[in-house]
Amino acid sequence: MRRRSFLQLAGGACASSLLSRKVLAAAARRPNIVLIYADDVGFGDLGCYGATRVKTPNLDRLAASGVRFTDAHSSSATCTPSRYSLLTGEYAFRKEGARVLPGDAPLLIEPGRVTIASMLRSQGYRTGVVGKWHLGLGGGNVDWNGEIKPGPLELGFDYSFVIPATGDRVPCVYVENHRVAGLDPKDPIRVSYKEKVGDEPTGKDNPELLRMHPSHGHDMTIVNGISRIGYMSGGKAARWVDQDMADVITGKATGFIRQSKTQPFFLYFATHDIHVPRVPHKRFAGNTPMGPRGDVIAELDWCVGQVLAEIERQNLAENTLVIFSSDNGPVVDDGYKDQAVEKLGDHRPPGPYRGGKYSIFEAGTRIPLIVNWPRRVKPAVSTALVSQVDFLASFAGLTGGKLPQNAGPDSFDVMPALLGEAKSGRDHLVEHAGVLSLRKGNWKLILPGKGARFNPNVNIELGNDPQPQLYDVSGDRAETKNLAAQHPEKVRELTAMLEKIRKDGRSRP
Ligand code: NG6
Ligand code: CA
Repeated sequence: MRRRSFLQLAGGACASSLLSRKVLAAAARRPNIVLIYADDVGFGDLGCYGATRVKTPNLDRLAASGVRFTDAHSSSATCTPSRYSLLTGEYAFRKEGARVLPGDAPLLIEPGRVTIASMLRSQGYRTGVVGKWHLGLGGGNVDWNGEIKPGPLELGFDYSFVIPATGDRVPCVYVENHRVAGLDPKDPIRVSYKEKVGDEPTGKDNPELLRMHPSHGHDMTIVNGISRIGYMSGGKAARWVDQDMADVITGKATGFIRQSKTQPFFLYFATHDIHVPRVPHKRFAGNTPMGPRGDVIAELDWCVGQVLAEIERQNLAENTLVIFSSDNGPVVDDGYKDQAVEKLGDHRPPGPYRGGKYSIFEAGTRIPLIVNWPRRVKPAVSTALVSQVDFLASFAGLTGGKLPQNAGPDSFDVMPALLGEAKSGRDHLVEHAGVLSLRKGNWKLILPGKGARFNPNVNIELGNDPQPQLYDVSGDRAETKNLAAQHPEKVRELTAMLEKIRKDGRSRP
């Protein structure tokens, strides 16, 4: 499979030794690619996007010397589907089971499917993933004490050091390549999302043991004084310490850069920040007036600064393409009482947009995107419509890879827009939360949806309505005037277009 896609990707039929020499020579001129993927960071959460109550000097510097996007999107309003699309170039709504996964879910991406990692590896890159995975591991019934596969290594990564799901889900351990890091075999791990395993206290039964209390959900096994989603026992020596997590994964990310510097590399660094539980290291705790949610934004900025500093130390800055983005829009109370609501003040996580994480309104998927590459990119602010689902085809275009016909079915090569060399990106985009919407130019159609309009736990409008909604997102960026009744022909046109995209199983030309 690898050989076949290698030949296809290189687009030729000549002898493989000649080909690999050609590929390696070309790869030598190609940029390193560092994709920093933050969690739950909203359009308005960073200094370079207007935030004032938290300082993000490293991200601001990256934006000031790069391209900062104002109409960039994650493919979905939650994590797993966005990450699925990011790596595969396929809209997550096409993928059965692409919803927020429990920590014991099997691998969602079928090994053999072209991913950014396998494509770049075929092009001579060394590939690594560090941080939040949340795409499942193993083939079902994963044994955390044995070889954990398939996982990132079976999808084209040469190295992996991952948080299996989320910080608030068990198992609370890191998995390095095929094994739980630091596991003592005499203290085996058991995990269940159905019933209690072992005899460790839970948030539900022993709230007096908690240092951070849940506001909704999150009342199962207590790890490090914080109750989680799911039950686990064992693996004590391997358990992460939340306040050290940013240091640990940033150290792995910078280590990967150091070890990879002799060949082009691709690093997918998926931070835990600013997801719940928000537990900053004491260097950051109390540094902003916004409580832990503000402090972990500052911590995230520090992580970015460390990665940039390592690239500079290795003299790689000139030819390294650094991309920063977020997997979905923002949420303030996402299940723990951490004063995020009380201390928000006039900070606006979604910026001027409506909704947030989980929502089909713009703030669900309209997220920060910064692209920087000193050799090629000039400072700019771009209004181009681009999506993370486009990274696969765009990276392929940049590095000379040709995607097989069935790969990245929704991924468009928008590299000229990403580099600030073209003013426009895609002409349409499907957004995905509980329901689907279609952006085309300034129009946005939200299909009728049966789900709840509002989620009181997280205090977010989800955007569902039994009637179609049509907005002009340029004049009415907060999506307040539903124009569906005035423009029934537009509703029909966009509904038909969305239906066709769905039926065709692909949208890439
Ligand atoms: C929700 C969790 C939330 C968060 C989210 C996934 C509850 C009540 N809420 O189900 O805290 O973990 O899933 O976030 O359990 S994501 O960024 O990974 O999509
Ligand atoms: Ca997320």
